[in-house]
Amino acid sequence: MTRELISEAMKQGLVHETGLIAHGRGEAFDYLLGEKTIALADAAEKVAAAALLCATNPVISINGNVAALAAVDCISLAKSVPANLEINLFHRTPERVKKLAAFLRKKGAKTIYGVHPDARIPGLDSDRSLCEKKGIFTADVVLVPLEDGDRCQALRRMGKSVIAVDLNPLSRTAQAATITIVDNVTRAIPRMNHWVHQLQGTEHSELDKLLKHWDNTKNLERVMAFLSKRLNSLS
Ligand code: PTJ
Repeated sequence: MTRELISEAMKQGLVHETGLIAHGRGEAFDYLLGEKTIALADAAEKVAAAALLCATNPVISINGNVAALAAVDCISLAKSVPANLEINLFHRTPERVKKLAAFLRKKGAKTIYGVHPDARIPGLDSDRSLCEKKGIFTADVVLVPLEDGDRCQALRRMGKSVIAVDLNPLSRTAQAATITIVDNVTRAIPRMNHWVHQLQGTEHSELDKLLKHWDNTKNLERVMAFLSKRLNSLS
């Protein structure tokens, strides 16, 4: 079903053709995880929810694959936090931006940044640096499900907290993010929404404690240990 969604979205011009390759890579890692949210991912999802709730200007970045697989969930998460949505594409063309904005509106999104970019993420070449001042450019926390490594690193250099959802714990994005969620975007966004509802009303000082105690490198090491243990147990 997920493959069908991606394939259909590519035919509609929402997903870039390389999005299919990225999806296949994600599937391979998902098999290794057992196609479920492992406890280590859930812990990251909880801390990510805390980061979104503590943020001044949280933004959820939407690309073709994310729109195809998790548009409704991202819109719902944006409403719960509340956070802004911004279309931010690696393979940016005005046509794709327009199509994605129309698609998101049809799914219930109200304000969508990124359609009329007026700023650039420093240190990136080409149109993938384009963003909006009120959105990603001034955001303090950015959720980037399925990001490319360069952009994740560029956002970190701007001093932002970056929450990445990436099934590959070895990717540059996974390694560079502030909070890395090694889970499928289809499971990660609803789970973050669950944690946002659970943590809403908690004192910010308590949420801050969660953020201060988060060790992303340690969590990634544990994910890698989980994967090798699982592979050993299957062989
Ligand atoms: O729509 P655009 O133009 O912005 O392009 C989007 C893609 C995803 C094509 C672009 O950002 C890209 O090429 O990304 P990468 O560098 O291939 O990274 C995508 C990462 O997401 C890889 O590490 C995949 O393992 C991972 N991934 C793929 N599908 C999923 C996933 N992670 C979580 N959930 C998935 N469903």
